[in-house]
Amino acid sequence: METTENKLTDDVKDPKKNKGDYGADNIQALEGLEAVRKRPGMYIGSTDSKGLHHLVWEVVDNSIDEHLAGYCDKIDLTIEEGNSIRVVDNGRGIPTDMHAKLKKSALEVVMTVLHAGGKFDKDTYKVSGGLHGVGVSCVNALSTLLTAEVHRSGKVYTQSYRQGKPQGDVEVIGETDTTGTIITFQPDPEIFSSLEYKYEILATRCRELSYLNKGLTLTITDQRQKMEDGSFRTETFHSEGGLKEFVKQLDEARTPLIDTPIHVKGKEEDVEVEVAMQYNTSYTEHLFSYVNNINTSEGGTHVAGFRMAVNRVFKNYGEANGLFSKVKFEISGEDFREGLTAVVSVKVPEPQFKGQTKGELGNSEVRGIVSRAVGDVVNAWLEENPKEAKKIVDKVILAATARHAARKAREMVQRKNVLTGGGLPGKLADCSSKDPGASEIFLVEGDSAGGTAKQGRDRLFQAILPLRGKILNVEKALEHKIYENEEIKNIFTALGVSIQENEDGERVLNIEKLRYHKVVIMCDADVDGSHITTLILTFFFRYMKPLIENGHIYIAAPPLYQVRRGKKAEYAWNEEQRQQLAIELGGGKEDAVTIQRYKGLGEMNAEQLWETTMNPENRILRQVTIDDAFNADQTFTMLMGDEVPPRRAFIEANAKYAKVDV
Ligand code: 0RA
Repeated sequence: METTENKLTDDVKDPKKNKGDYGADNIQALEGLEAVRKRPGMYIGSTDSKGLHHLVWEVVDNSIDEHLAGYCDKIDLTIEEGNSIRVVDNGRGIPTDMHAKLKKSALEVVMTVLHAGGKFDKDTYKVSGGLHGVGVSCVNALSTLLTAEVHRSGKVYTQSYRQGKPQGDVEVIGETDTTGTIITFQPDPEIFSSLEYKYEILATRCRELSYLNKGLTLTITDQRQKMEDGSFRTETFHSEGGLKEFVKQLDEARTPLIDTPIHVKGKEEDVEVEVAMQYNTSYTEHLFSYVNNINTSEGGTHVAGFRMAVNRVFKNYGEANGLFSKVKFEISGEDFREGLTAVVSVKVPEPQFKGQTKGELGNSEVRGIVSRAVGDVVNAWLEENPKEAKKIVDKVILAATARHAARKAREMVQRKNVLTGGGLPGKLADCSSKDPGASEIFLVEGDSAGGTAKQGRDRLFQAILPLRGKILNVEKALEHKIYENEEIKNIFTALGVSIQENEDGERVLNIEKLRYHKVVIMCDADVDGSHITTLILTFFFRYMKPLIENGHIYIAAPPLYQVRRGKKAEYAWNEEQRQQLAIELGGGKEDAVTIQRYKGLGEMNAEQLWETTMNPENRILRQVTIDDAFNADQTFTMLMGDEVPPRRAFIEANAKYAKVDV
């Protein structure tokens, strides 16, 4: 049987057909590299910065597959000067022999036929697929230039492509005594709206991959950044401890309840399960889940199986040992998860993803497999570690007690609200529009900036809620204290959202009556301001996560400088812009008379604040993603937590930024 893909390559190779002189319908029917260029979003999600970074993972995934198959222990990633990327691995190398049916080198097939990557390799199942896994040929299609170099069977082979089209046959250019693949590619500016690779994004994922694939060494080098000693910025990630080390690192700033994380490893029916978990003294759960190395932000059957096991095993243990005898109320699933940090990683041959962002595992057989694997190990652990087991159960009881207190506090606040006619907070300056879709609320740091914002706003659709100083420290506070806090009560009532418990004791945010679809955090552009932003974000992350997930949370960006010449005033958001403006306005770049540095929102008058920060025509709003909020939460935990060394390290590392505002 001739597959569509076989035909495709021929089309791609046929120069006449590549001139684009046939109809759009025709092109769409062919699932070739032209289709990838035509609808890049369908293959890599988007053509913004996210899609740009996705290209790297498409290539690295192939190298990881080599690692999983047992042939590769080193991957080197380089960001080159012009934002091109090089990925070097020491795997088997892409096969280069003639493909019998297609009559061309297998290398060319892998690079130019969609989804061809795994086809040669039926024995080892490809597990790193999942959300990625559209194949290295997509990267090829979306690059102005891609070069593949293969070290295999004693020879060095190479082939280059432009926008996916081979620039010649596969050539032998030398001899070698190693094996591996080197892919270098330059993303196509015709496709991507952003071409700049972010070191942090790539490094963070490399770190994560090193924990998920223990024994693998990943190196990242940024040739755009030179260090003081003249070398390029570089980092190496390697973990011998794998998930156990991952959990320890996640909990670095928290106080652990048990000495070493509990580690589960099992395999049933081709599904591999690995879990590491530990309890700490905090009140929140930190659970990370992966399927075939891909983060499943919406959880799924593997997470459900894990939770099922934790509930069952701890509940049985507590009951069997009479530890719950004094507890007067029901202990719920949530109570077993407070202060739990865990990483759940499964490898599934044919994963099915569902959910809004395809971040949820659907395979139902995985639930039982994970639940059994975790149940067995945790059961044995509890029997062997009675002292630590008691510590955890005591903590569970404490969590249940706190949850009851919190429920009472919440009900009190909500009932009072009903009694007083459900009135809005006195400090809120509401907008006149009653259409949530058209309305926005600014959460403003401090009463004085709040006053300016009230004068400067467009009252038709903009509401202002001033927040006094630093809102409650949600890391340290007990939950019921949070609901009793004035500022936090104000946020709940102003937004029109409330928290309810479901039958599992889980707190669920009701956002049906959300009164504004844009919630904008507006703080000073200095260290204190960003600290308060972190604090508010952490609050949203822990108590109002759906608002972030649904894209309702934004951060305002007030300018740092006003550059003035006579009556003309312009604003700058960074140093580079400031210098540029100073020159444009004819003042010369170091002309201090003309430049005003804004330290706080309060230094702007109402008109300036409207003009630069609130007016939808000019302002810069940054939409908060769940990743931002997660990072805020981590940073925050570290800054507020009990552990001093990471906090000191952070403050030292950021000292240069802090100084700017001193
Ligand atoms: C097809 C088949 C085999 C390996 C690969 C592709 C492969 C692709 C990439 C991309 C980057 N690095 C890579 N390394 C390997 C299996 C090879 C065999 O059976 O020998």
